[in-house]
Amino acid sequence: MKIWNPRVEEMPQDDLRRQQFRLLKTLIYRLYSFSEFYHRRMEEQGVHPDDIRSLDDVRKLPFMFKQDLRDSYPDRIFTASREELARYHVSSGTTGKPTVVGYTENDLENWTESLARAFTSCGLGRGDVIQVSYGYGLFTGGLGAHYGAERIGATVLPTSVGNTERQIELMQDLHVTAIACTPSYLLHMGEVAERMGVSIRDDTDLRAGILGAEPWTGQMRDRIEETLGIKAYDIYGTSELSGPMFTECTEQQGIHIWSDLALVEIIDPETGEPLPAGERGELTITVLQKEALPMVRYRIGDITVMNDEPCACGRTHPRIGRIQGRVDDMLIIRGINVFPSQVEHALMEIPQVGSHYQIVVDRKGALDTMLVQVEVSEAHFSDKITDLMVIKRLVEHRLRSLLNVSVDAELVEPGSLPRFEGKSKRVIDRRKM
Ligand code: DLL
Repeated sequence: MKIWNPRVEEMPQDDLRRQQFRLLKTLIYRLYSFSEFYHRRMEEQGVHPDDIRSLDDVRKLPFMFKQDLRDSYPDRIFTASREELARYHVSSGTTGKPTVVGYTENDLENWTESLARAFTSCGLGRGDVIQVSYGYGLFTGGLGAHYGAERIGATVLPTSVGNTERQIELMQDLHVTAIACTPSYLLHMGEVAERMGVSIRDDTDLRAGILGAEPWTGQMRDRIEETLGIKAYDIYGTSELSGPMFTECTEQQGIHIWSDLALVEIIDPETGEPLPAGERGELTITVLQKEALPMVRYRIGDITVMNDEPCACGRTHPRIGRIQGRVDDMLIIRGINVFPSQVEHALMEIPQVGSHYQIVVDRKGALDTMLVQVEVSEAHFSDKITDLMVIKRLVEHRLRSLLNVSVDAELVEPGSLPRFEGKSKRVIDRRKM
């Protein structure tokens, strides 16, 4: 299997770590000397660049949070002048004030390089036709994937989101082999295709999906791969790191994080202490080469595990596991911690239910309630009412035994829950409204 940049991607781990250390040291000196924000932060923490004597000394540095970007809106912590900026992206601001990310030409180059490596690691290259159905514009998904796909010599079909029927026609007519979009949008496309009488599995050349930007489980992957007849690869990134940057390789055993671009730590979200490989915690990243908006020990809020074992693909760069949730999307139901991904995990193992669901949390008096609405699969929709009752009880039983909290299940008609073109919104917490 081809490797985009073998010199870097197969570099021995010791050499990689030495390179990371050099980059970290240079970055910290630069920030201490030239950035008011970072200088102040380091002073407050009582750390000087000379204190960074090994890679582990990264732990001496202060953390950064999304709030730091909000507080310095729009560009007060940028470390490049306006003349040096080549592009802006802006987050949607659904969870608060929007954040602005700036890029120099070098930043765009590193971002593209990182996706060129990633797409190649998913087995894509010249001869592939890649349909980019992430939103183009202020969101990083569309343009990020676009330039990465062009770089590897693939042919790009820049459909962006929406106009789903036309997307399916083009997928067929232009012999699209891979699609980059959210997993929920691809599921939706599969359904729309069915209604048009098109089977993505049999009537198109699609063989790979590069899916991410929202949480999804391994069970959802299995469903997508089975129903659409493709390989579904997980792609990860956040706008503060540039955008989508990292994917699984064809081994599908975790997401490779390019060490020359990002230094990963997994920390205990409560104490901030680093956790060893294999332990679940909060992903924290230092972006090593970003010029316009360097992020040091950025606490992304996503929960995952680190794996630094060598990968069968030959790449030496460490991997993180699938994102299991966010520190802030944990629901507390009657004192019990519940992650939406656990609900998806349980549902997707029940063949009688479809792939779309919604979690509604409310409070009746002093008691939290949790309702899981899930579509019945097409094949079971016409079942007798007594059979549907059995499915409902099965769903409730599975959820209760996995979550340790009782849950009401509501089976709804296929196609009746909302569909999303970009990121899906599957949790409605009425307690917060
Ligand atoms: O979603 C960048 C992106 C675009 C990633 C296209 C992948 C593909 P933001 O809008 O800043 O950036 O949102 C970042 O989305 O912190 C995660 O919580 C979530 N997220 C992104 N990818 C995944 C994934 C883009 N593969 C936030 N699995 C992150 C789970 C994901 N969650």
